[in-house]
Amino acid sequence: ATATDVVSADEIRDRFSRAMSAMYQAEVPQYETLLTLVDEVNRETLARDAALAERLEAFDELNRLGVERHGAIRVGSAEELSMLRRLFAVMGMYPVGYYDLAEAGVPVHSTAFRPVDDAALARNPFRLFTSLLRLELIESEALRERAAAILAERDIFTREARELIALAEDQGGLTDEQADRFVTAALETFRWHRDATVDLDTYEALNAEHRLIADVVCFRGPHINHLTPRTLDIDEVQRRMPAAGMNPKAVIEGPPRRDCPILLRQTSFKALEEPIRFAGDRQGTHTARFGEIEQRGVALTAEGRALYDRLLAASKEGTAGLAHEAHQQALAEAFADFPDDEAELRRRGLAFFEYRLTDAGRASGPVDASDPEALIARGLVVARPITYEDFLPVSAAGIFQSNLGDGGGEAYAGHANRAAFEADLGAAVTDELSLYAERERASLAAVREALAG
Ligand code: OOG
Ligand code: NI
Repeated sequence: ATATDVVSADEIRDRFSRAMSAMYQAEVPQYETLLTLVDEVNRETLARDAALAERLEAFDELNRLGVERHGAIRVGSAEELSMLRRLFAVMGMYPVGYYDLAEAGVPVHSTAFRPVDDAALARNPFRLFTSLLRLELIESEALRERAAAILAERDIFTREARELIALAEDQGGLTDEQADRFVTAALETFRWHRDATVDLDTYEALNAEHRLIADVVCFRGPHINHLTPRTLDIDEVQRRMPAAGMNPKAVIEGPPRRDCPILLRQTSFKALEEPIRFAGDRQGTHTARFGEIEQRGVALTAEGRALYDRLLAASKEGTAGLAHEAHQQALAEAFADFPDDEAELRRRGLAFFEYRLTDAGRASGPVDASDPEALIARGLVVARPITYEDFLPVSAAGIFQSNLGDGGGEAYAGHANRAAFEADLGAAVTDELSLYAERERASLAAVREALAG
């Protein structure tokens, strides 16, 4: 194949995310119901809020809204993780961010595979939150060895997937026909299996150690455990979930509802208990798969994030155990010191923005372009909040926990170990803040250059 007949990585990711969604809808009918509900609320929100609709359109976010989702998987070994890195690279998805969840009582560390450049994000921002089990955190040596031995036996990739990944690397991409075969072959890795690879006793021993360990170790592959559409009004979707037959988790994770949404708010419906056939032909059940929704806001700078983390930590005592409405109320009070005005977020350097010329800006002659706020005031430039494309470890732990049963949550003694994660991944993870900072810097430089004449 030559460079002209390969399809773009963006195109492959788009096909893959649609195929994944179709597979999950077929596997988990409640997910289809959730998509319908989110779509309905998004339409109503856009109809009610013309300014929001206009803004999303102007900022290239309206088109991606309908296809936008993230998923999550969990793997057991360095070999699996590094092969996944190569698989996702075929689709233009790269590891961004390092998340340590051991501190929150979940024995994994994680990254998100996602597109990084503007055009790729605008086309389809599909991301996968990918966790690696930290076997070293299992206390019992016998169980640790048993788990490692079981994992060593499995190959989560089909032969065709492996071949096509290698081919894509050699060729610098895949042709249209190869891309379709790749999507089908890659999808196999994430499929649900009703048959466990172990007997019920082994499952129960691993499950007793931690439910997540059983989930990773006892099956043929890392089944996709949820897919998450993006909503424009998470409070409304949460409110309507019970009537649509879904059992939402008690509270929405992340920041409170605000005029200027920041970071990420998430909620989920509880995992389903599903029948499993164990080796030796014994029946049992396993609980792993759930549905989730998210609402995304502006990415925060290091200063903004530090303020968020501080306020969230301070709110913990006052919000513990509260039901949704009271929880939101208490959270809003705890976040009173977080500016809820775009201009102030910008002036105080708390959030990232992308600067663009207006029509007046394009028509303008040379001006003093040193102060972006002055340019905005004169109508020459607009600032667009840059959407947060990543995840939040405290929220992720809350999502994990609500789907692993409400017990647990005790911190593991092991420390975050980014270096070990990167060694297992076979690559460094990109620092998410540097991506947003670079987008802001480049946009401001372009605006200044155009206006300086
Ligand atoms: C991942 C949980 C984290 C999110 O959106 O923060 C997550 C998992 O349960 O595997 O998906
Ligand atoms: Ni999620």
